[in-house]
Parts: sequence; C-alpha cells; structure tokens
Amino acid sequence: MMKYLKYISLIIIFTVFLNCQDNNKNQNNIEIKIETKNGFSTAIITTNQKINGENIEKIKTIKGTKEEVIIKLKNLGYYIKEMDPKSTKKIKKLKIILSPKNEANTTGVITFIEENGVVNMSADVFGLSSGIHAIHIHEKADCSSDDGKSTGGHWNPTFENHGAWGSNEGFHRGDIGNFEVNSDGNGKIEFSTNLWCIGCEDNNNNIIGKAIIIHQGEDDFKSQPSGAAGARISCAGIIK
Ligand SMILES: [Cu+2]
Ligand SMILES: [Zn+2]
Repeated sequence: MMKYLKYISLIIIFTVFLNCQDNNKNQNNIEIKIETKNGFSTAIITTNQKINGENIEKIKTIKGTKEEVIIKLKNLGYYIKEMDPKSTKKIKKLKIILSPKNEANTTGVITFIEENGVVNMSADVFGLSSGIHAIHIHEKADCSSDDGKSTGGHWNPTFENHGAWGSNEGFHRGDIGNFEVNSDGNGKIEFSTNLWCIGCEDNNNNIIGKAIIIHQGEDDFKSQPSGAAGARISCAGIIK
C-alpha cells in the first residue's frame, strides 16, 4: 500500500487569460501546467501573443520542488490564488496503529491522507466480534489506561450534541460512526471530510493530538454524550 502511494502523480492545470495592457492591445493567452511527480514539479508556461495578427507562441519550463516552482512562478508575475503556497495542492499523510484495550484482541492500521482540504481516513481493524462497531475520535492522544478512558470523551471542539455525522441536530467532529464486521472478525472503514485537517492552525479541524477509539458496541447516534457504544476495545493516538 505505502509502496504504491509513492508513485502518486499529480497534474494540475491552470489556465489564465490576461488582457495585455500595452498600447497595441495585443492579447495574451497564458497557460500554466504544473505536473508533480514524487515530490518534484515541472511547470510549463505557454504564452500566446498576437502581434499584428500573427500568433507568436513562447514556452518556458521551470523545474524544482513544488514550493520552488511556485515561488519562481510568483517572481515571474504568475500569481494565482490557487497557487499560493498556503493553499497549494499538498498531500499530508499519517499512519497510526491501533492497540487492544479492555483485554480485547483488537488491532488495526489507520491511514489519514489530506489533499486539497479534505482528509481521507482508511481504517483496517482486526480481531473484532462480528456485527456493528462504533469508531470515534476522542479528545486526547493518551491511550495509556487499560480501559482507553485516558483519551477522554468524544472530540467536540464545536460544543455540539453527539449524533450521526452531518446531522442537523448536531454532531461531534469525532463522530465517525459505525462499521460492520463479518464473521472473519475484520472490518474496513473509509471516511472523508473537509471538517478535519492534519496539523493545521484551526483547532476546530485539527485531528493531531486526538485519538481513534474502536468500541465493543454500536453507536445509537442518540444517547448523550457518546452514543452508548460500550467498552473501548482499541485505541490509537493521532500523533505524527
Ligand atoms: Cu467513542
Ligand atoms: Zn460523539
């Protein structure tokens, strides 16, 4: 899995149409293509200029790390909001390992990938009883206690009621929900949201320093403050 993620290649194309301000009212079409592969970026700037009815095309190539390319483009005057280093396409990845709690045998691997303001979580959980189990983010990355209670309650930075994710009556930022486990005892959960981030400044979104908890039971999405999901059977701190 990790081996293949290394080969993820990103292609971003920005097209900018600018009206030239010079006296001849010549029109410039500028297309900037940025390709990022294995951390290295190539920007190809194609400029089409009409001079006396004749189309003149110029191509310029810039290479380097994504950040270097963005700075060079900015220095050339090609500054576009989406290419601002703060909001540029950037992938953050974090892998954490679940440890059993409450004398259960439940383990697992959880990967978080943040891309374009969306965090995708993929969790593989092993050693569960068949049926429905709850998974939440709890407020502290402290899995030290045998019962998992050292992680505190549900992560709820917006002070809402516990509920199903996206519910109009409110939900915690940690209310991921339930997942199903077959007779083999293994479960898989995929989850995506733009309400999380991996290590950003916004404390309402930042999942770093919190914990993933797997429960013995099912979240009823009603009981306050935690959905009556039963014992905490596996825990992982969300830390870098
Ligand atoms: Cu929980
Ligand atoms: Zn909750």
